[in-house]
Amino acid sequence: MKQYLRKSIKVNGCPHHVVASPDAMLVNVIRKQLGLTGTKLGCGSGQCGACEVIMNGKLVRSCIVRWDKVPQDAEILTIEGLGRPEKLHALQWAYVKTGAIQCGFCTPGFIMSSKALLDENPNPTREEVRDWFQKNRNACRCTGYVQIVDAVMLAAKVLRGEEEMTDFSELTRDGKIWGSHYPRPSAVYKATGTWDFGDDVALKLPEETLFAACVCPETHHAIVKKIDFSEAEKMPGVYKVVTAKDIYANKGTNRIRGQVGSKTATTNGWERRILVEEGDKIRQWGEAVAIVCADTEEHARAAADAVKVEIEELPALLNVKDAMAPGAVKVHEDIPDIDGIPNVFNKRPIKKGNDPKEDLDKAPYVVEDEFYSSRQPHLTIETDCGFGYFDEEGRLTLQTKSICVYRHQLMIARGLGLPPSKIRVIQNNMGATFGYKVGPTNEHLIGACVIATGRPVYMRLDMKEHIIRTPKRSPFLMKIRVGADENGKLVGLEHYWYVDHGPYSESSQDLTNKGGQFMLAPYKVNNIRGCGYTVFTNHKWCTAFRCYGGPQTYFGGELAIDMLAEKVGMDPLDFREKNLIQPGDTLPSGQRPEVYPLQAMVTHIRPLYEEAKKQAAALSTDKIKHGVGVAIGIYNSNDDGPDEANSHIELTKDGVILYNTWEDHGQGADMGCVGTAHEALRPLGLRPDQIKLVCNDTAKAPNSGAAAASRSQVMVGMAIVDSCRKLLDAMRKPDGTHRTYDEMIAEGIPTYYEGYYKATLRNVNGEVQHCTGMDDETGQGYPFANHMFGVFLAEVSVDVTTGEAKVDRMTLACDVGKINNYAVVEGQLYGGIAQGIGFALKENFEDVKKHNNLLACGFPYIKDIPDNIRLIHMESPREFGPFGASGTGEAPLSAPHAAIINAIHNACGIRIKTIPATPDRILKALEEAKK
Ligand code: MCN
Ligand code: FES
Ligand code: FES
Repeated sequence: MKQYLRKSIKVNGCPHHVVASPDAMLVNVIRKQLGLTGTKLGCGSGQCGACEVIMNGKLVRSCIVRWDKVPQDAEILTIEGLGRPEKLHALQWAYVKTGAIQCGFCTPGFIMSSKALLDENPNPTREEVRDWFQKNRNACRCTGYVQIVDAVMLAAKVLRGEEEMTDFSELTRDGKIWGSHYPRPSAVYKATGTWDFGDDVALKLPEETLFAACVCPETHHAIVKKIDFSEAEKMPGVYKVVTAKDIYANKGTNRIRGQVGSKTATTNGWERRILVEEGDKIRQWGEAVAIVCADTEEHARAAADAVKVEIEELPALLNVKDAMAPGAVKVHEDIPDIDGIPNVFNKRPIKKGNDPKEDLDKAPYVVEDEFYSSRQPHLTIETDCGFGYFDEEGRLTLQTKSICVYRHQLMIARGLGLPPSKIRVIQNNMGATFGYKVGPTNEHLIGACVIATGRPVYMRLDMKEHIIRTPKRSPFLMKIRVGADENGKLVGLEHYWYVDHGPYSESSQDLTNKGGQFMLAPYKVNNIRGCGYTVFTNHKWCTAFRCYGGPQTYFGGELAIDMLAEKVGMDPLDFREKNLIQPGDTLPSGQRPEVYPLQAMVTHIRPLYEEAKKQAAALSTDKIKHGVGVAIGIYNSNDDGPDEANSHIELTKDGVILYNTWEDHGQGADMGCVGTAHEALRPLGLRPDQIKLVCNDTAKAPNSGAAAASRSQVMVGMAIVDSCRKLLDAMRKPDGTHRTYDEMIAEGIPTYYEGYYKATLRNVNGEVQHCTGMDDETGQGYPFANHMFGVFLAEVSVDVTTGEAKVDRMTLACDVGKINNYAVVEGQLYGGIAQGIGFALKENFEDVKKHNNLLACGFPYIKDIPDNIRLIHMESPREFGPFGASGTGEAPLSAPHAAIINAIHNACGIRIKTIPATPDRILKALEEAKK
């Protein structure tokens, strides 16, 4: 007999008598029983702070407080008790005003934590704020923390009566919001806990909704001999155990496909099973063989544990070297190898100019080395979640964290046995993805369950499952040979890169291309030869991760450049400056970038660099060595090839409605849409709140493509501008003024307009054309219309006794074109730099048995990130970008890690060629350097 505990508590000032299981966690009592979904459930293990509330005046992580430990008559304050959208608390106001909110999933926890701090210490220093968040484990993956500290300092001033809470309209520039710090529309709701994420909406679904738990045998590679769910299906609450047989019964193929294969790949792209069936193979850890659908999460998980799966283990290939070794087992027996190398399924050569071999052979200075970039985990605080149901038109409707709703519709349709028109994909408000949702992670699984049960179905992964089962950044093994002449000018580049893509090919073609497109892209290198190989392994399937392919490539390239500078005997920044691409020079693909801002950026960085070097020399001691490093990154702002986007607009009595699928990870699609349309519609004098968004629903909005490749501000932005222009043309009267909505209706003029844009550039002859992609034999062509540029300066200290490296300051000069919203762009830059610091020093997902929680994966907390981050905006206007804008999302993660690793070398003379540069790796390198 299960027993329950009744307690009287006060929540947000109101008395409640709550009956709950003694072992229920307070977060679940608050969210599920009291319905206060402003408090979020992230890691569920005390590592992220998303669930923080104040109990009896003390900050607690409600996911680790059991109900039987909650004191009788406890007074609990949740985010809902602090303020409301129409009456914000000073902290909520300050978080909105400073741009401290991106996806907003961590925000309620941070705000409650800030409240507890200011209650205790009304006048903290920035460092005290940082210490507090570190101590209380407040984790944010989006913001890089700087604006959060700004928010607390500002709120503290308000609470001390030193500052007024002003209206956000004062942040406009005389009514203009383009180019301002105006807050994103969703921020107020995120700050008040009223912004429903997937797990919040799930609690409000119909009663008959089932919870789906996957059965994933713990193996990297094995044959499934038998799946026995006879006991599981008899367990309490179980409605159905779904297997591949149910998918076949619906005439599904049980396969889903990512990127349409290229003619150079030996796979057609259909490797991915929805559910692995008996007789087939599990090819990575976390692959599902069955899904239990039950009335509650507890019942579903208990029954999933009871499913017996008999497997025959196979050798696991966990890196490219093992996978390519002669005689290695095949991950897919039916997919031919390339060039006789086991498990290689695609190759992407690059041939620019002449073969550099001879020049490199006789060059006085040559660096030839190998570099390995790690399997970076995305580590979003919100775990993967989503639900499905049949809508009023009988469409299988999937509400998930999709960042490409149309693509997902197509990717899963055949596998599930439905035409795409019978699938509707809607993006839930989401707590960030950083790209992991470019492929379906749960859409196909939830879809299979909804079809098999006919009921609404919800699936949420806990943090361990989330980390283990979602895809990761592809590690690159890079072999680079680069040389310079006696004057320090680059003479040529040879490079080979091997891309570990796990067992699925999806998205791997564009990723592999990046190695060729961006290796030494900031520099003039006329002669290049090389090839990228994409390799199947049994490690995690890989996918987009912010700037995908870029950080890997710049890790190798920017280290090689530093090493070459050293050989030539030049300062690393001087050497870079000497070799920068200058107007007229081409990128590795042979195309010209649309602007050439690097020289000006280096000039800006120069005095800061010189100053930093002096400081490093002055600060270094025998124990703590200080160093300075630089790196340069360029990355694209549209999808590789002929990219296009749609966005529609409708004039209404109250303003306008935009229809598009600019998915919002948390980067600020809402602000992107509103800022762009507001500027394009300036003649109408609309207030921002008169621009409504109907976005990210395949049944309601046209296809704008994925929110990936930092493409949306440019691509969707241009489509928005096109739709606005068409609307304004229709509204314009002969005297130049504009018709009202009523006048348009009275005159029978349409009020709905379709905007469209196709990526456009100037070719090497200066002619306007669309992007073409690259030639399969040479890697030459016009893949990208717009680019982003970053010059990174890292100041690092290394404790040579412990091997601990710390980033003391980062500086980024960045050119993202004209800026739509400064608060958003700065947030993107801080957040990307923070992920670069994690990539350089801490983050990893090599060992699934170890790297399966935030701490073990090396999540960067606030004290890992310096408060001192300087951003320098260089805004070269783009000819083909809305009001001169390029993209921004991925620029800050292109090369910060390389600058940090170069700074470690500058500090203590060691080159870390495999990241992360953990203390043990640094100590080992120091030891070796002594030999
Ligand atoms: N922006 C601007 N001015 C510019 C360029 C961009 O104000 N000149 C703004 C845009 O309005 C938008 C944001 O910056 O709000 C990013 O725009 P853009 O670079 O076009 O990128 P996307 O909207 O296509 O977003 C995707 C990009 C990618 S590819 C990943 S991955 C990523 C990222 O953005 N994932 C993120 N940033 C993220 N930020 C958060 N918080 N969470 C993620 O998952
Ligand atoms: Fe409670 Fe992460 S600390 S959800
Ligand atoms: Fe902090 Fe997204 S805003 S995790």
